Amino acid sequence: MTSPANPHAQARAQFERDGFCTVPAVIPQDLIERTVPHMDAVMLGHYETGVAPKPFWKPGDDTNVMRKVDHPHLADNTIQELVSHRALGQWAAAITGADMIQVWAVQLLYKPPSGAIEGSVGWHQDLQYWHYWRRDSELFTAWIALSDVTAQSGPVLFVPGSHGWGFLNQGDFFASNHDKQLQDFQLPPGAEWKEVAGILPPGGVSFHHRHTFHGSGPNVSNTPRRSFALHLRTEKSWPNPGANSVYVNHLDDPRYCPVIYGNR
Ligand SMILES: O=C(O)CCC(=O)C(=O)O
Repeated sequence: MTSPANPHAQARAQFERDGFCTVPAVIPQDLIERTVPHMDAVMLGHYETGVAPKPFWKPGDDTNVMRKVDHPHLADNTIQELVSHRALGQWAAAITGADMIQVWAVQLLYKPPSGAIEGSVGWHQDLQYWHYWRRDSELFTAWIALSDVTAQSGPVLFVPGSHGWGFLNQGDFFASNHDKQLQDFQLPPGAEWKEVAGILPPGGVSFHHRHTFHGSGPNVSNTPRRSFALHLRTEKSWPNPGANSVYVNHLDDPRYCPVIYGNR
């Protein structure tokens, strides 16, 4: 039986029941504060290590949309320190019961305080973008807040229990009209669509399952919403035979894919 006094057990019970959980500010505040200017530098194209990330967003692009930059940890040592933080590994292992946790992808996510609908992220299940992994792989996401994530700042919205619907392959990260998406979705019989916001302080983290439907609305606050999404795997995960993707080709390279709990 879960003891409410045990925060790891509580988070695990929520993750298993709802397909997501939020945990308190586990990243030290000084690391969060140190990372913010490095996040800005990477968005401006200043790469401390000399290694360029794979920007989706770059200076000159639309400033109303959510800025998403892949592999920012290769470009910057402080971001590398953040995404390798052992507290993340400990929580991820506690939630899944895994012996090993490895980061295999990182995204910098900056949602401007434009209030524009283009800042939204459409409803989706992460697995629909992860075809290079075997379908039964234990994969999930940690989302680290670097700013105060409030109801106004366009928090991630999760649909509790949707991880139990299996893989529906109907979402679209890049869709901004949530209502239109919901009209088109075909949900399994009996499925109930509820939305719960992942409200987090700076340094707080949410974890979500690969099948959990999630998205987010515009940032109508007056400050940017800052975060990093880390895609994680446990020892129960396998690239598809012959898969050739930047996301699975560097699992032996600790700068690309740090092991943050146990041994690979
Ligand atoms: O940051 C957001 O609003 C959505 C992020 C997301 O889709 C993810 O972390 O999987």
